Amino acid sequence: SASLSYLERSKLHSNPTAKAFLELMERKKSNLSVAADLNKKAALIELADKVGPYICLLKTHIDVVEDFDQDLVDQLTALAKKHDFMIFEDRKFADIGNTVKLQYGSGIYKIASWSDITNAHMVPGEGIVQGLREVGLPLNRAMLLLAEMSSAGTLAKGDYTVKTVEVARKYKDFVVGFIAMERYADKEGDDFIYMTPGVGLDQTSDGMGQQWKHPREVVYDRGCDVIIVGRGIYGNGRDAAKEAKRYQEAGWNAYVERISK
Ligand code: UP6
Repeated sequence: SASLSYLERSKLHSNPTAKAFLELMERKKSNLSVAADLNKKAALIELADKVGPYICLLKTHIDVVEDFDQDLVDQLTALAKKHDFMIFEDRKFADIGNTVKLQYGSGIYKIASWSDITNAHMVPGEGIVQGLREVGLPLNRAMLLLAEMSSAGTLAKGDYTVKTVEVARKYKDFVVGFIAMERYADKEGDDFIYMTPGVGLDQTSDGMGQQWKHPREVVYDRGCDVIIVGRGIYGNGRDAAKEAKRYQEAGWNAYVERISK
């Protein structure tokens, strides 16, 4: 499916969130997700509004926001409507099924009530997917599994990655893709969405394990679908709207080049 357009893939997809997401990417000509890792509500809203026109997906870490309240969620979902993007709470669930069910649906954040997509580690085994699916499926949500990570020394590799993909195939109605560093070989009927963090145009590492790759390497060479960019867009006092446009173009050009190969 690396050679098919997002639009063609959206027509074939059975999960409603994945379908809408692929359609949105094509409509907006964006495969850029901004990792909005800011710890003040006002700053997060301002960033989402600035980069909104250029992104397909806003990735949040809602638990880093010091002044979180329901109004933040209302404003983010309003911005998602205004600018036509989806929301991905990068919660990286990692507990047993029963616990993640509670963490996903309740608590202060009630993630399932507003986040189109979330994700989880496979460390606990497939019960984690069963738990999240029980909450998310009736709400038409979708999730990604972390099959690999961008950071130096990650243990998510080899057999762990292979087993993660097997679980994803088993729960295809809810698991629509991966956090991954490359696209894996498709089996009959696969159409996973590959989202890749660790993307930057100007720097290659942050001195704390993060490793940044060029969007073209991620989308063209490695066949991934969505580039996730945080500090490359707003770090070091950068002009977020300007940088978002730059990354949108880099990501989209690499995709166009890929499907016309
Ligand atoms: N992220 C990674 N690597 C992973 C998984 N997730 O960096 O393997 C997330 C981080 C952060 C974002 O939690 O929110 O992607 C990357 O931000 P950056 O571009 O500022 O490094």
